[in-house]
Amino acid sequence: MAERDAITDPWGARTPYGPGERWPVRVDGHLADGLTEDDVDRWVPTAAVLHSNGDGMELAVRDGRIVGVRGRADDRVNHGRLDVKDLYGWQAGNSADRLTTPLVRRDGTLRPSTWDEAMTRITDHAKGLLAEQGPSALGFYTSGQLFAEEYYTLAAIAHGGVGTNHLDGNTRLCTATAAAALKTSFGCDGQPASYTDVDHADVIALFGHNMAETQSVLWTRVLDRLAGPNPPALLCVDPRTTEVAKAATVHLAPMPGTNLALMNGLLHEILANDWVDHEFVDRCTVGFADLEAMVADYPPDRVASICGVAEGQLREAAALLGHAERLLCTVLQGFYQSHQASAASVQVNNVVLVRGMLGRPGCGVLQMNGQPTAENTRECGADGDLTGFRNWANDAHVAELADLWNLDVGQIPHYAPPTHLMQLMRYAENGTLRFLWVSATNPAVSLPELSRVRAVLGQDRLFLVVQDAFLTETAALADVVLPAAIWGEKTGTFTNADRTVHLSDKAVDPPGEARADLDIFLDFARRMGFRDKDGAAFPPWQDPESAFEAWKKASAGRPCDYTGLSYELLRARGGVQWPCNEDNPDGTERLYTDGRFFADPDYCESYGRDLITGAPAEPDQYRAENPDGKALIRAAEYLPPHETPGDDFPFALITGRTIYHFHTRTKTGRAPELNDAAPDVWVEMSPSDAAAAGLGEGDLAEVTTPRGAVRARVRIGGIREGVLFLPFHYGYWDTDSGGDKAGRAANELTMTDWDPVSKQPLFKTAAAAVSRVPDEDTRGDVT
Ligand SMILES: Nc1nc2c(c(=O)[nH]1)N[C@H]1C(S)=C(S)[C@@H](COP(=O)(O)OP(=O)(O)OC[C@H]3O[C@@H](n4cnc5c(=O)[nH]c(N)nc54)[C@H](O)[C@@H]3O)O[C@H]1N2
Ligand SMILES: Nc1nc2c(c(=O)[nH]1)N[C@H]1C(S)=C(S)[C@@H](COP(=O)(O)OP(=O)(O)OC[C@H]3O[C@@H](n4cnc5c(=O)[nH]c(N)nc54)[C@H](O)[C@@H]3O)O[C@H]1N2
Ligand SMILES: [Mo]
Repeated sequence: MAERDAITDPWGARTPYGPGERWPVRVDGHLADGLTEDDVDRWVPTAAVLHSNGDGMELAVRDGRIVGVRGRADDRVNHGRLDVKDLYGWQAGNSADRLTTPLVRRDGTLRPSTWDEAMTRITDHAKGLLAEQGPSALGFYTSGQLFAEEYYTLAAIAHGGVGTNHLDGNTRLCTATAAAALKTSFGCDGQPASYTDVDHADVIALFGHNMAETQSVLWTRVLDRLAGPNPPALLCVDPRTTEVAKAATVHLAPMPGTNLALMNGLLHEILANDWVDHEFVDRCTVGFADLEAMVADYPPDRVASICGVAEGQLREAAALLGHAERLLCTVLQGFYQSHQASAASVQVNNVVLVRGMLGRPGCGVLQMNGQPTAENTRECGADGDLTGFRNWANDAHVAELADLWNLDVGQIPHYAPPTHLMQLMRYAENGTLRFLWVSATNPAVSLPELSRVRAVLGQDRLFLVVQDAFLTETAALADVVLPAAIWGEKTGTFTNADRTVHLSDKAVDPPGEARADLDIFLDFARRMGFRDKDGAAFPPWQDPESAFEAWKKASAGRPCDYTGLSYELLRARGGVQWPCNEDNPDGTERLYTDGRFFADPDYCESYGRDLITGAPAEPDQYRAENPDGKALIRAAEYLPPHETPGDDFPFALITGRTIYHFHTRTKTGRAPELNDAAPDVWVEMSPSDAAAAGLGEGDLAEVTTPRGAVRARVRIGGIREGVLFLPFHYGYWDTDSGGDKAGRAANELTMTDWDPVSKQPLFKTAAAAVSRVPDEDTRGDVT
């Protein structure tokens, strides 16, 4: 195991390799100061939870505490490497300010309570509202950071026990568009490609994906290919000159919010030059003619002017895609958090489809996940969709689930599409939603337009339960706070972006009275007295392994089939890719190798939605268009963003991440190395924009939009002129002072608006102004 200063050297040393070769092993690790591997009592297997990469790792335990980590050399995902956040972030679990008892609000103040008092408050409220208003008064907002067992349990409780349609995950902010794009093109969620495709690809195209900072271990895999013989060419589409852009063969820096026009332009060139695999298109897809007709309107000169990119560069990018023999595409938030998110992401699938780049080594698309366990939120149905990628609009699928749960089919709500989070917030605002249970997410920092979010969550008439490990900005607004055990303190499974399932074993006890989320959900179900048709307690499972066994049954025969997995097998083998079943006992590296899809009308997860309006398609419509269950090529016209720069707000504001922090920093802000690497918010702007505003490096600037203001130090960097970038990590909880720092959360500035198909909010579109804060005005200083 090699230690390095991962703050200054986040990607570590190169281990070059050539196409088709095995990526060499490099084992990274870090132990608390002064300790060596000899001091470690035991190593407990798990995988990384501060991004979606799913890097296999082990926790070092000494005297009942976690004291370090190291990568697993034998894990298929990372071959031993670890991300900088994983090397240091585990320290947060040992932090002195963990929640150790439940808190209940008494006389306006959160005060410690017993579990019994806290749970009784919750169940009294829930029962009262059920009697008074029915199930739709209750909602659940969960995460992409729990375990599959926990999501499956929550989905069963919300849909089967309470009978509410109001269940969503923060995956809505994250990978709802990934799911929507996959459903649209392939009839079902599930990533076609595998990380091993990096080993074979000759062109890798990253669309709105800063892999260097957000999946840094996968990026080292790319860097190692780049350092080896016959390296792949890279295409980067990002308005900023990220590390990915610097390594790229072609970097397109489009104006934010113009992705769909850009994609239509690239497809225009691919079709005009006939870089099309007609045999594949004819055999495996429907809808090609619509695409042809649509992209005819997007010639390079028009697209160049919409997107603000050079025509020649656009052609070069198209030629890279067009000449690729093994093309791997990845998509992430630069596409997902925009106004035509699904429509644009679907065009990346279309590139792959028209080029016949599917099901072979080095080919395919990863509509990336962001959070470590987002895939599970979706497959278990904790994003509101039906468990097991079932189709809420297919009565047979609902009946199947009712059978599985031994419930009356009428008890599972399916009268309308599942309620998405932004709608849940609207119901809470209007007062029809009166009970909201938030687990493992911090909406008071991560949702758009925070002044509104605080007002909605802070209402007296809304009973708010928050289940977290820390007293977050959101927990501070709650009526009841439940202290949760976190990763390392509980057992469960989770699945990364390339469908690799890992088991995470409990390594240490949680602090104080903190409990595993699974135990809390099951305790709620028992206290509510949920029963199945035969009067047995529902859900019938009681611990992680029995929950996993139940989830396996729910997944049987579905695309995300887990039936071939067990805790024992996962302990022995490390990561395994689903589907894993009798037919695929070793798991499945890539989907659709036989040109067959999960898109059959009777099997598909979704009948699709109109890409412009989001209206769900009727079953008959889908059946008529796609009777044989082929892949679907769906075209869409470009529409301008809803808020564009103008006289008062001349900049396009985008937001995103730095390598050193994870989200709202509840963990990374409590790891000294990571906190010190990026202790406070900054605004990135181009040299010419900074000069024009009279701003120099490190000056204090105020960024404003119609919704609010943020103060941030200027970082002059490689970013498109006319664009500002803010990291969204900084809420008002401050690491160093432990106190309040208002006015620095990027989401003070973002707007309440979402993609019509995936309902994912637009974190990467807003019009903003920037000005210098006079030296004498130090209010809200953020040094
Ligand atoms: N270090 C770190 N890693 C993480 C996380 C983290 O918080 N920190 N979070 C994890 C999670 S949950 C997620 S979802 C992923 C997100 O991973 P990414 O999507 O890679 O991260 P972001 O920084 O949100 O956005 C990516 C890029 O989109 C660009 N962009 C902005 N607007 C546009 C646009 O209109 N068009 C295009 N083409 N690009 C645009 C931004 O400049 C940015 O570089 O990261 C995961 N990994
Ligand atoms: N402006 C802007 N906003 C964004 C984004 C952006 O790019 N720009 N990105 C969006 C995206 S992609 C995402 S994913 C979201 C993330 O937004 P959030 O989900 O709000 O961010 P986190 O800080 O990860 O919050 C997770 C919470 O769960 C807690 N937690 C961790 N493990 C456990 C556990 O095992 N059990 C329980 N009960 N709690 C646990 C943590 O302490 C933390 O408080 O932000 C979104 N918001
Ligand atoms: Mo995310």
